[in-house]
Amino acid sequence: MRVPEQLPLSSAVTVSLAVLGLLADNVSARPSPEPKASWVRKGSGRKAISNTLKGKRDARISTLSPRNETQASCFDTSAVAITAPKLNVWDQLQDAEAAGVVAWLFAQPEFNLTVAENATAWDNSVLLVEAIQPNKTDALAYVDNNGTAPTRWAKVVLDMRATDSPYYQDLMVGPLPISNATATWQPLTYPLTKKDNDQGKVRNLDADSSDALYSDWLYPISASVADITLDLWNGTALGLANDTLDIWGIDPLWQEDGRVVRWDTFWNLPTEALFDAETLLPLGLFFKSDVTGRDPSQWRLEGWLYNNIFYETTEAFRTAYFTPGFVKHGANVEDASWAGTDQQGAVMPLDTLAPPTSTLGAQGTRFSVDAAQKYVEWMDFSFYIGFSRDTGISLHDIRYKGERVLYELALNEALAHYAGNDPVQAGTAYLDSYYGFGPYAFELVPGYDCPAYATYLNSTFYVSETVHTHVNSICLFEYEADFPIQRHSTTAYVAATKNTYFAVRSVSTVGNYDYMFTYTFFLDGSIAIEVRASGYIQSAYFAHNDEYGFRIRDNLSGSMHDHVLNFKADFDILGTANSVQLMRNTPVTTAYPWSGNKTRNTMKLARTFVETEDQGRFNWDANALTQVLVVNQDEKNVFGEMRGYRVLPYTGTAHLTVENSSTVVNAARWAEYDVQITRQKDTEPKSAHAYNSQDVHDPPINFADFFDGESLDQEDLVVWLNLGMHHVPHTGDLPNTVFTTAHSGVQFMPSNYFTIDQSRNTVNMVRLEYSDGKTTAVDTFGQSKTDDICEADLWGYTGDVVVRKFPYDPNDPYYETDSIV
Ligand SMILES: *[C@@H]1O[C@H](CO)[C@@H](O)[C@H](O)[C@H]1NC(C)=O
Ligand SMILES: *[C@@H]1O[C@H](CO)[C@@H](O)[C@H](O)[C@H]1NC(C)=O
Ligand SMILES: *[C@@H]1O[C@H](CO)[C@@H](O)[C@H](O)[C@H]1NC(C)=O
Ligand SMILES: *[C@@H]1O[C@H](CO)[C@@H](O)[C@H](O)[C@H]1NC(C)=O
Ligand SMILES: *[C@@H]1O[C@H](CO)[C@@H](O)[C@H](O)[C@H]1NC(C)=O
Ligand SMILES: *[C@@H]1O[C@H](CO)[C@@H](O)[C@H](O)[C@H]1NC(C)=O
Ligand SMILES: *[C@@H]1O[C@H](CO)[C@@H](O)[C@H](O)[C@H]1NC(C)=O
Ligand SMILES: *[C@@H]1O[C@H](CO)[C@@H](O)[C@H](O)[C@H]1NC(C)=O
Ligand SMILES: *[C@@H]1O[C@H](CO)[C@@H](O)[C@H](O)[C@H]1NC(C)=O
Ligand SMILES: *[C@@H]1O[C@H](CO)[C@@H](O)[C@H](O)[C@H]1NC(C)=O
Ligand SMILES: *[C@@H]1O[C@H](CO)[C@@H](O)[C@H](O)[C@H]1NC(C)=O
Ligand SMILES: *[C@@H]1O[C@H](CO)[C@@H](O)[C@H](O)[C@H]1NC(C)=O
Ligand SMILES: [Cu+2]
Repeated sequence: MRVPEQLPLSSAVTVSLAVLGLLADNVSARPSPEPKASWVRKGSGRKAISNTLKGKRDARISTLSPRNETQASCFDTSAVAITAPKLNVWDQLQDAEAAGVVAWLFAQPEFNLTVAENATAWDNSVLLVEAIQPNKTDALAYVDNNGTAPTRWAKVVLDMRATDSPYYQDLMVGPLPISNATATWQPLTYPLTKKDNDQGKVRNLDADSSDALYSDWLYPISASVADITLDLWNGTALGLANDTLDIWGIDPLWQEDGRVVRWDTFWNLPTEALFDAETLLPLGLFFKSDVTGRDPSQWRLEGWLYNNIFYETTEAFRTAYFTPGFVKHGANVEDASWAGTDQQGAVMPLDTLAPPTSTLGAQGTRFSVDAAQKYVEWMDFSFYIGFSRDTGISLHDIRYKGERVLYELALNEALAHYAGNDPVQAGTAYLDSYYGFGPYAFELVPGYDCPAYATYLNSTFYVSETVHTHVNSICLFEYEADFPIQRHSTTAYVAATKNTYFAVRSVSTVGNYDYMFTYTFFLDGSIAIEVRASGYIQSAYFAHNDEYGFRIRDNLSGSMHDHVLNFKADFDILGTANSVQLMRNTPVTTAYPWSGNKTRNTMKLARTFVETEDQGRFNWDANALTQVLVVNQDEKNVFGEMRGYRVLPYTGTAHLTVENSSTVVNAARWAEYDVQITRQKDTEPKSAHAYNSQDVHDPPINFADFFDGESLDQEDLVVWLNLGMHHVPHTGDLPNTVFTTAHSGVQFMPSNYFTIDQSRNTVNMVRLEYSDGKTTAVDTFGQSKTDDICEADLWGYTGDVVVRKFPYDPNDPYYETDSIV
């Protein structure tokens, strides 16, 4: 995308680390509110976020007035304040820590850094300064064994572009807080599988993508066919204010035989001022460029594609174009009737009445938060929240009844792998941590993204010597499901238990898509991860694309793609020594002492363990026959069964359809299976690296290299789980994909972990006794029912009314409820 490398940043949302550096003890300084989506990473094809809204927003009429600040809020949404038992060792850097690191980096002559504000494509700059997660052994020594808090280190990414061979450099800098006397830097190589001689360097294929690529390459090429673009679409893409076309293409770039090759295509710019519909407006003309190296004069235009015909030169394309009989197809043009997301169409019956809404209980929130440490307690659960540029929120030290169940639960990478008849769709496979989930985890909309009464936390990310705060970008709330977690009824009683759950949520808008991540905790001790996608699809030009998508407009194809999102689940079931048991429902033909000499067709359980990493990569079984159980073989319950947690799909999941993808090659081996189990290692903290797309054959982290046959028998294990969807957008994805269909989830549920269901612990249950058409007892377990008129009358439970039909006795109904047992 045509995006300036460094944008002017709104002073309202940033803390200048240079200023803070002078006030190094001011650790409590906080950025002010009013976030704006102003920062964009320089990128290649990804539809990046524009920092300016073209056109007039004010013309739109608001139907809601701003709240009168002096009126009381409807809710006291603040969670109960508590003090975390330990420091959050997974938290982001304090402002002063980051400022110290930045100041120190600028003082090291070997980095030859230029401040971001003044850096060109040929200067070195600082891309990232954030906390390195402590190694697990160090964290556990502190969290479990009263050791000292682990030494803090900063991860630094430098963008080394003052060279013909630009590269990203990952550094480990510290210890923190930084001081001239003790500060050191070293290449951050231990998390990488590509160790060799690279020293934490990853080549940068995008060094010129925001500057020379457009000014010296794409616009001049576009200018050379301006007569054709005007004729086809009445528009040009020249880098001028009156452009009505845009140009961008594949991500990752083709990396073959030592060459770097791009395919780009033309897109119409949206005509409506507000709506972000460009990814719905492909125009069907593609061109290929060899952009190896940093000298645009050495780059080569290698051909054009239109209507599935390839032309090797501009001349050949031009000649064909102006030859009578040349077939021209139509354009995709935005208008609000199909590409805008505002309400349209007939209003549905009664839809103008206010819909039902969930509210807090009468006494307010029922969970506790240490906002400074991002520590949360709800019912018998507790956990810490972390946040990173690459992957947004993460959860740490998740405990239930004081025992750790998961050391870490975190998104590691997300892939959107497209396919198509044209080279741009065929060549697109976004590895979204390149753009980052952290920078795009914007403020949530209360009452829409999360209940209005939710508790909100902020998150911060580093960019260009500043730290931005996304205000209210993480929400925490309890919610009552629309079904009870338990019920049973008989002729004499009915019992039911409220299914109240707790959720942590954030939404990241990475380009055209909005990913919603929800971690949910339930009264039975189970935990779920769910991801949903909305926003604008990236669509394809319709011509010749019918094997790769539905036709969704005259000139538009929904472009088939797989979403695969990799989560790290580092289980610790009653300690770190764990195993994975597979328990399969197996059909059998078998004879029994009691079956005569006949066999019976039936089923039984077959149990095996995943012995080594060689068996550690597999898919969910057909017909859900195999249970995947993370157990501790040395921790049995009173009945001799291994205590553990079962891992299973919650809603559908997906792994990548494409085998041995030509586009991502070795950069997304993590996407190949549903479930992948490795031995936990400090040197394998993440399944992917944000710059894997820059070297797809030899990426900094090749997940397949984690699998080296190690034993998984009572070891510290990590279960890597893929969520995802095989997305073939249809007309219902216009104007936006809806969260109700694009979703995927997995859950972890106790398996013989306790001797009974833990939801029995809640007092928010009822048991009604009744006879002869009257409720005779209502047990609410000490919970007083309010006089709220909306509360159901539990004394009105009657059971079945019976009217005798033979002999017919209409005037003497009586009460009698049957039950089977
Ligand atoms: C979030 O940031 C805003 C603006 O700086 C601040 O007023 C608010 O207290 C912060 N919220 C939390 C939970 O720290
Ligand atoms: C806001 O509400 C207060 C209290 O109800 C009222 O006195 C005041 O006039 C209101 N202000 C505005 C601008 O409506
Ligand atoms: C950028 O360069 C200008 C001109 O040399 C200088 O005045 C300014 O201080 C520089 N910006 C920063 C943040 O150093
Ligand atoms: C330092 O970077 C500048 C560009 O910012 C470059 O011109 C210069 O050659 C670099 N110096 C060294 C020693 O690499
Ligand atoms: C984590 O462990 C690795 C391997 O032992 C070591 O190289 C690295 O410095 C440690 N990282 C931190 C943050 O302590
Ligand atoms: C840690 O310290 C607490 C409080 O002093 C103590 O109760 C606990 O037993 C200690 N734990 C370990 C593992 O030493
Ligand atoms: C650290 O060293 C740098 C470069 O030599 C110097 O500018 C800075 O003042 C020093 N900081 C302290 C606190 O001594
Ligand atoms: C072509 O574009 C120009 C300016 O963008 C506009 O004035 C003109 O009406 C357009 N012509 C057609 C046929 O749409
Ligand atoms: C676009 O702007 C350029 C430069 O101002 C001008 O030469 C050109 O005629 C304009 N094109 C249209 C279609 O208005
Ligand atoms: C599709 O292209 C045709 C020309 O082939 C054009 O007439 C039509 O308006 C376009 N359809 C849409 C919905 O833009
Ligand atoms: C089962 O088969 C054996 C050998 O054919 C026979 O001796 C026995 O009587 C049979 N038992 C029954 C219960 O039919
Ligand atoms: C994957 O592709 C590489 C390179 O083309 C080839 O060597 C390898 O055999 C392929 N592997 C599979 C499993 O298809
Ligand atoms: Cu999709």
